[in-house]
Amino acid sequence: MGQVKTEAWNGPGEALDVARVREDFPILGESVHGKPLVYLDNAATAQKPRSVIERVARYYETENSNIHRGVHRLSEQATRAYEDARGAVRRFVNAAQDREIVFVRGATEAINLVARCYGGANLEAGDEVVISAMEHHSNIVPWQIICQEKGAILRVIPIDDRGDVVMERYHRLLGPRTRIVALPHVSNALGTVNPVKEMIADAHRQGIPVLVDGAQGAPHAAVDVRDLDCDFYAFSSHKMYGPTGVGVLYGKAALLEAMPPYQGGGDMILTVSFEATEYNALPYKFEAGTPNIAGVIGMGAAVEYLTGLGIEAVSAHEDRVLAYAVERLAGVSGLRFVGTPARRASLVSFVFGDVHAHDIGTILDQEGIAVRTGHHCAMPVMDRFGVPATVRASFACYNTEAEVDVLAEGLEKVRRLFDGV
Ligand code: C6P
Repeated sequence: MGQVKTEAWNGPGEALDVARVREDFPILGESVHGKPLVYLDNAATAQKPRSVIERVARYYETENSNIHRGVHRLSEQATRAYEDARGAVRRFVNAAQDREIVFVRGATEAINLVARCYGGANLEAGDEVVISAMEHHSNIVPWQIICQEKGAILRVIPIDDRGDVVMERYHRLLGPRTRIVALPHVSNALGTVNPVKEMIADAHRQGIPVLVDGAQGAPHAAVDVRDLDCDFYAFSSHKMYGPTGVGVLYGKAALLEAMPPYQGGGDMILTVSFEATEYNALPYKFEAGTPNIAGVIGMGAAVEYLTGLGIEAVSAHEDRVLAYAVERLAGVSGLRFVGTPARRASLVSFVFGDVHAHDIGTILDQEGIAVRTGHHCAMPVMDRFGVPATVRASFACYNTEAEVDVLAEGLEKVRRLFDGV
């Protein structure tokens, strides 16, 4: 695990004017315990630019109304804004059609939807679902539940000591009983960027569909679902500068068409009688009930914001801050990275001597630094590396090398307070 050299995900890109970007985020002017906020918990949730905050406020102040229901002006306006956001998201991930973009509560719900509706319809006793050893719990538990229900088997691709999937084992796991593969684009606990395009092609050669958990992918690099050729791609708005409580399931139209609905209720129907119900067309078949209208509109504004910055410029900037962090933190004696993958995005995970991660997080908080500590909803990853918890610093478009220095200095304070580091 001594090796820290890691390849940039995206390579060089146009420079981002970070000082200007920071001005877009009101919260970055806040102080914590009298110190300037250093927000390095972006993988948990990213901060919101003023344009998103104002767009949500404008909806409530001037457009608030239910969608797809009224003929009145406000309803038409809200419906247009909601559907415009769908178009913005479609362009953002380069999906072929708006109806392939289903709004859900977040990545978690997107994966649950596929496990329930695709898994429920296609899994039988003895069938197999393939996931990896680096999953977030959101891409484990829904599959466990449906596998238990159907008598299917969950197969797990192992990861090596660096935190990369063992490709040869992946190939051996794919077989005639594999019904679906579900993989993270980027690991939230290790930062590993998986070779998803190659892994999708491998699965497709055997006719197996692939879901990509893009919760940590979409915020950090240009995603092209048609180029990846993934069957499903799940992501959350709040990790990409949008509101909480909203996210996206991209699915190929033919697969979504063939799946039964997820929930029943308003808007997902064409006609209802006590004898039978005719379901609505895509994507509405999967959007039962009044959705998070303000959230979706806010997500549309977040996508526009990211597009305005240029996702390539954002990626390249984050790669630079990440490379600096890897180098700077490698020089902090007693610090050990958990996960040194071949390709890494946007975060570092580490332990520091034998100080518990929560103690480190508490001391860093006193310095105004927000990091995440714990198992990061990826307990099997902690087991794999034999640690109870790690400290995770995760980066976004507004983070700077100077903030990495503040983190490194905070760790020196931890060393002073705890003997033996
Ligand atoms: N990870 C983190 O701190 P939701 O909660 O539905 O927006 O996203 C779930 C999810 C799914 N997959 C991956 C890879 C994720 O990282 C997450 C969320 C956060 O790492 C909160 S636990």
